[in-house]
Amino acid sequence: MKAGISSFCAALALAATPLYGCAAPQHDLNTTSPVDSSVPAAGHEAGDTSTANNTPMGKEGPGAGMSGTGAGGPAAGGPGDTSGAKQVVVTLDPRSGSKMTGTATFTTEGNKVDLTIEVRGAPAGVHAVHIHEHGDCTSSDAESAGGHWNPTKEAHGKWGDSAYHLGDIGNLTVNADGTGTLSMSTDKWTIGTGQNNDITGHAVVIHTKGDDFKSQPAGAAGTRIGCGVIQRK
Ligand SMILES: [Cu+2]
Repeated sequence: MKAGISSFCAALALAATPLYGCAAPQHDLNTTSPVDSSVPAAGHEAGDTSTANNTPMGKEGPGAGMSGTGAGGPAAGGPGDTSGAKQVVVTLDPRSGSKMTGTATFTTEGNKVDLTIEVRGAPAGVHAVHIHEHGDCTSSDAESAGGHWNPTKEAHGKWGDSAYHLGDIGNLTVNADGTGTLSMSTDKWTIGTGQNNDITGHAVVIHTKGDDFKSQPAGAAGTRIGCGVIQRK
């Protein structure tokens, strides 16, 4: 850009144009680039409407365009950043010969995690729901998910009682049409933090029976009819 202006002025000098037309812009060349962008205008005002001088001036066009690119840079980095909220949608798949399907959606809300479970095609009645230790639903009976997720090493129980596992979600009631929902919110879980209470890497399990909240270590809830791994996409 500067070389272009120099050759532009040199061309003016060679063309025996009055030198003051170039003197001022040449001083400007040693200063900042915003002043630089005014140079072509100054050159233009010098009255050179003739011939080859238009060519170097044309080269200034891309220079002006670059300042536009600079303004675009920060804008590109600004949007697209989320508020920090995290969500994991777990797909629940049928196990042990059941026909149930569904989702378990975990979402951070402030310092809490909200959970909503929705199932379809499940047997009517009460079904225990737990977070189990292993994020592995590969076996046909979901036994691959292991026992209850219990990072605090407590006895099994009812959520909110004196002792319970962090995976002791509770019971889900399924209607006659096979649908059911369960919602809860807690500050005892985190998502993707890598901390002791991080729910990711474990599995949501639905059982054929309800949880009695007493029997150890898992509430006598029977076989596992649904399973989904809690993993961030
Ligand atoms: Cu369970």
